[in-house]
Amino acid sequence: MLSTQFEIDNNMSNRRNFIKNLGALSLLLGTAKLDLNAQNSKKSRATKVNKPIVLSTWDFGIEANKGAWEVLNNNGTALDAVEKGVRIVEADPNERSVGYGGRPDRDGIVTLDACIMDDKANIGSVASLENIKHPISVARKVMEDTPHVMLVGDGALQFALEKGFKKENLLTDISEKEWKEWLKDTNYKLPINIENHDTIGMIALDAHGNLSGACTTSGMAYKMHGRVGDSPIIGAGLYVDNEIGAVTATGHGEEVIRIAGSHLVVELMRQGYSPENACKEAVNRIIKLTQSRKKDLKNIQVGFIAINKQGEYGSYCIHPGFNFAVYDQTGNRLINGKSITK
Ligand code: SD4
Repeated sequence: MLSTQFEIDNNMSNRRNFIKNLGALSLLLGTAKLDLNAQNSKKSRATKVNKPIVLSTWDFGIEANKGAWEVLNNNGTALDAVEKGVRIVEADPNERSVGYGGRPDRDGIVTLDACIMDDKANIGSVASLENIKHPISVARKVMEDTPHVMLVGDGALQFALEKGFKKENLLTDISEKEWKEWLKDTNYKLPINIENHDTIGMIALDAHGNLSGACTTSGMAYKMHGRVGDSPIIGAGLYVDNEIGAVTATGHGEEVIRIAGSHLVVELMRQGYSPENACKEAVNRIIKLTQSRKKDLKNIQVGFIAINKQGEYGSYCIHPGFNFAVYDQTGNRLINGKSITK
């Protein structure tokens, strides 16, 4: 029987749909297989969890890890460990990018950003906080003693003073001197420089198998007054999901915020990526966006460190030069982060 044009069209479109559906099905099966592989590899790794373990950014992470390890090795919580660890760097005037002794903004004012997150998704954060040496502990108080998750500027200071923190001058002589020289040379222009800031981000898995993280910084040196980076922003500078893993970031905060970096890395680990590959994928996304926005990649550095529920860890950054410290049963050591550019 001769088919009508409608039947022919209909048959063809059915065939096209069938092929399309077949494609969708095989894609679906492929994804399911991928997920299954991820699940299987998760299962096979689950037996030997590497805990406790603590990771932190940059070489000052070695000292910070020692403080955290005292807590972890005594059966303490990851939350207490990360707070104790980063406080060591906050208090050190020789670390010029965190807490006391940190480089000021372009008006000569030291403003601090910090956040903390525990295994139950409790979060606390302060931004643009002045004159308080330990912003991480203020962030923890925000988390524990307020119905809010973030306080900024004067409000954060007022809260800190109410909680008994002491007001101190955080601008050391050397930071003041350098800032004055910078003013002379640059005439108040914002710096474009990848080497003028380092944040301490710390993530830990405790002996109970729980994760927490902390992140604290004086931010980009000579930034605009009031500028806030990624470090106090949950999901950008830090994220913890106690079912999956914990991640923290360092480097150009603007770029980390743009991709909700730490949250992205956690979600990639949820999909089955290893910590290292999850960090690499996030870094590549920053690179792609930098290129599509026609910005110069050479002025941008970002590094992520990540740990999963099994105590496996990894890191990736854009340019060489980033390192991080790891402390577990095999000791405390500094590791160079792998980079996209060589
Ligand atoms: C910021 N991410 O304020 C911080 C600075 C930093 O390594 O981490 N530098 O953007």
